[in-house]
Amino acid sequence: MKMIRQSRITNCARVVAVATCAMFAAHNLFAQSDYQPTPENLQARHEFQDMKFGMFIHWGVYSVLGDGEWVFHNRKLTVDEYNRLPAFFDPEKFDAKTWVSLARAAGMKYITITSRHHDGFAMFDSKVSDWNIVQRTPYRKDPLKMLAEEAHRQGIKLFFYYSQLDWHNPDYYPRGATDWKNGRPDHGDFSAYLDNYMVGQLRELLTNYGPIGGIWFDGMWDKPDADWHLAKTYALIHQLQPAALVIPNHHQTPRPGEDVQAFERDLPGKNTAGFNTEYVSNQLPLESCDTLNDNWGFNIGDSHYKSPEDVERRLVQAAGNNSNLLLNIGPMPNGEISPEFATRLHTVGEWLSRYGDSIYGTRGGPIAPGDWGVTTQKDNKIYVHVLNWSAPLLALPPITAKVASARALVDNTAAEFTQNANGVILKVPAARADETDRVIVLTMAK
Ligand code: JFZ
Repeated sequence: MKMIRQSRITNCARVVAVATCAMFAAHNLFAQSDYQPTPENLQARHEFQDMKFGMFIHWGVYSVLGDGEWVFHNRKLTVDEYNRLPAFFDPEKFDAKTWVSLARAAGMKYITITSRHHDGFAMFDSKVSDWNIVQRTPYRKDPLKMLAEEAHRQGIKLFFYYSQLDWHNPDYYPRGATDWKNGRPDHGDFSAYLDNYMVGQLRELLTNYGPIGGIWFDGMWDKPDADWHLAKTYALIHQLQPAALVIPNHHQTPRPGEDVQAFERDLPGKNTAGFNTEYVSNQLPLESCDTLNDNWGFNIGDSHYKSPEDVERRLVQAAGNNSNLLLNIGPMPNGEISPEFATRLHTVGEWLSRYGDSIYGTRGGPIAPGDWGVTTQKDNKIYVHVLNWSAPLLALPPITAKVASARALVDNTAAEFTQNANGVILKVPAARADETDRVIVLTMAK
């Protein structure tokens, strides 16, 4: 079964690999080039793929303004002006248990939260600088600590988003593509920023919060040609916690030292949002992130929510493309998650309690995704996810294994099928009114 899947992915990867080889070689210079993932790390990658569905959380002092996490930049505020903001951040309703319980109820197996975003503001207790939640806000507590403890209690893995791009620190110099005149001096020590400030904070995140899932990097695209000291940074992470995964959102071919390939707002290999490379790794776990409304950080004017069915389809598509889905919510500045997010997540979780077998622990199936739907696979089962097909018969391409039985996942009723050299023809049951995804389980003969 594994081999069936790999051949499909390897074929398309091989074509692109030739083209990207040269690029890859150049990047080695800046990455952890002799990187050999440890057995713990390989195990963590495997478990990461099994989890399939995660909760992305964008939460910071920017949430106070209810205008997304880019408000500092979008409103062209000065550093002095933005410095006023932490005084208003007092999330007295924040309750780690509520957040982690919601993730669990949604069927999510991990949480990736902004430890700091592009405003550079540390949402954790950092000794590296006082630009952090404990020292600058009336709240004075470390929510990541509470979240880490609760996640650990409830068996949810916790990952930290960390922005390499910094709109606040003067040593983030020369500044990058997102630069605006915000009052910082026209000089600074980028190496000190990376080696002392960033690495210092990463060291804190990797030592003070117990075992963490990994670090989700973002912002390198602000200065694509800079030396980001990735070799040192990645090595430190793997040295402090060998099982921690390095997940970069740089949208380029993965470099050595990176453990997961990330895709933003698109499925692997697709580039409708213009962010992603077409190269899809056949070695690394894949993760695709998306928003539940149209924003990452809390935006009070954004009521454009995806429906639970949209999310379910998105998750199925991700799984069929051998990828995880990291679905974002932006909690409010008072620490609450708005009911618009929570109710949708509960519905998805309810759906997953019935359909989860066809998602969790699976890998992309042997049949290439099509307009009709996708396949996933686990052990001797292929899950045919019929997302968009109105005819009674569905013709699938040939698969090498012999199909012993076909049954609807939802009620275990038998589905008629024929298999020959031309493929498998399935009689798909009529979709029920409430059915987002008709799943037919094909059990292979041993
Ligand atoms: C980044 C952040 O800027 C954003 O605020 C959010 O955190 C998201 C998850 O990640 O968004 C990006 C990342 C990369 C590009 C554009 C936006 N890019 O490569 O053009």
